[in-house]
Amino acid sequence: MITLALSKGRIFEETLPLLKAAGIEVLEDPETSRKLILPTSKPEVRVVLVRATDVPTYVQYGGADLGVAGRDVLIEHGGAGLYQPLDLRIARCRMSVATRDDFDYAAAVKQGSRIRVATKYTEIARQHFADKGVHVDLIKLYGSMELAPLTGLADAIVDLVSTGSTLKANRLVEVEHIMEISSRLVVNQAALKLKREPLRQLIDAFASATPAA
Ligand code: PRT
Ligand code: MG
Repeated sequence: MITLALSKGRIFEETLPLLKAAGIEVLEDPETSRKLILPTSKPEVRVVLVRATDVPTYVQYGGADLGVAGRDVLIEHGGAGLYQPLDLRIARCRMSVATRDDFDYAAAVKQGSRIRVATKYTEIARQHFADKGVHVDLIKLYGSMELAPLTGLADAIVDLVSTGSTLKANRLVEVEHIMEISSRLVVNQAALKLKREPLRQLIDAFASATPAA
């Protein structure tokens, strides 16, 4: 049996065409079914539904043989025990620094002031500001980052941006681009040895279905 870990929502939706190209159809819709283990048209392949941030953990400890996770999630996880053979180029967005439109970020950086930054992505934020030599106090949040600058909790946030409409609706502006984000295929290193042939076939099928850079 091959177990693939996916999260509901954009990653599940955008992985479906890749599975289809590999000749695999998921037989139930996670939006209507309450099942967490979904059968596929290939009896030897099943999909397990987990939180996006739990995908690397499931694959690392062998709860799943492989999975699909955002670059953001993988950096925060650290990537231990994971083989990352493929950038699938799905669920694309960017990681950015954003502030209120009346906060002068450039001046704060230039003056060397300590900046309060709220984020769910503390590892990415820590590395980014350390590389720039900017002093920050990081405040860990688990959601609704956009609220932090509006309530005075923080001067800035580090968050994912795709269309920019969430920032705009909250009168926030992107002041720095940190990195491009897309989702990758991650594989358990032990499974790659024990189930070499079926996993190789699946990885190759995903690779052929992934658009070139
Ligand atoms: O939602 P939940 O708390 O269950 O988990 P999650 O947010 O980790 O999962 P999910 O499914 O929302 O995101 C999974 C992955 O999709 C992330 O790890 C990213 O790699 C990728 N991705 C791509 C995004 C976005 N685009 C995105 N726009 N993840 C989140 N967003 C959010 C962003 O945080 C912000 O709140 O959408 C909002 C901004 O969108 P725009 O279009 O208004 O700019
Ligand atoms: Mg989300």
